Amino acid sequence: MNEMSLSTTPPGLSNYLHEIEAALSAAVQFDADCPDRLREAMQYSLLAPGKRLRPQLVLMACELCDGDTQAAMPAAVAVEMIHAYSLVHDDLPAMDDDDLRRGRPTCHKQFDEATATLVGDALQARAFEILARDVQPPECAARCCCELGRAVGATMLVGGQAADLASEFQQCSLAELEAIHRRKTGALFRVSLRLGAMIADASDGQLAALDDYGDNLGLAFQVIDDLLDVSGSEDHMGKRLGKDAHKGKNTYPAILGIESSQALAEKLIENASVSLGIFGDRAGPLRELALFVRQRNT
Ligand code: GRG
Repeated sequence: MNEMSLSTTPPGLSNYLHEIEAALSAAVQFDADCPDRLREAMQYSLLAPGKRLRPQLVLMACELCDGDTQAAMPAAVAVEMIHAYSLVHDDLPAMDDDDLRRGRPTCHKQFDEATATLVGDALQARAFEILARDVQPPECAARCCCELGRAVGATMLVGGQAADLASEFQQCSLAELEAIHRRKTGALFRVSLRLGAMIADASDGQLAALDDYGDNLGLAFQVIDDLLDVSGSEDHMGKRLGKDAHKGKNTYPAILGIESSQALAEKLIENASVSLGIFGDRAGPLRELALFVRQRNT
């Protein structure tokens, strides 16, 4: 596996990437009290080459609602930290049991299982610390913490993961599969947009349009992820493929077939773009990001 073969930068979407990388790097510097091995493993997992889709969604939503993207950077960092923690925990032997992530050995392979568990715990705690401390005014920070907590807790991201694990080797309906992915994958996309918009003091109409975009984008992302598991390249994806069938996972290609899954992904991406109608041409970057998700091979 060649880490350099991972194309992590969405073409044309790189405006914020350098700033995001710098902010992520700063977020995992600690004073002397953080044990070296834990800090090294947190940096290894958070700073590994990823597409940074969720922090870009925060910043794009903020800019679209006329906010200051610098003010939204703590939220951008927080959502990427939650994402990185979920990947580290998902890769553990008790969950998906993977040895490769972002073109590198998974955290528990590079370090050990106890360290990987602690990395996830510490990244999650740090995400809320940064959000609560650095978003202004404090009332907005509290609302952001509440929204993020709900989106990644027992009813959404973690709940979706639990439902996904429980559904292995069980027959799911399309509606049940969609409900799992709206929680497991979609909730973090949706809340990323919401945090950026809330920091920009968006109107209810703007928030509703971004919710709609996020719901369609999140589901499309998962349908495409399922398709890539059967037809993608391990070199490009930087992770093992073909695991869904082996693990008895319910997937869109398994339920709908490949062609209908591709058509569904197209439709969801189109819906995502249409959702942004109230923003007119100013929503170009979010529409471009949706097209990147449709065409992605990483
Ligand atoms: C363990 C609490 C807990 C939750 C796990 C998100 C998740 C729930 C599991 C990750 C496993 C997985 C493959 C989910 C499908 C969608 C997904 C999140 C893919 C990875 O996201 P990308 O492609 O990753 O944005 P990069 O590496 O580019 O950041």
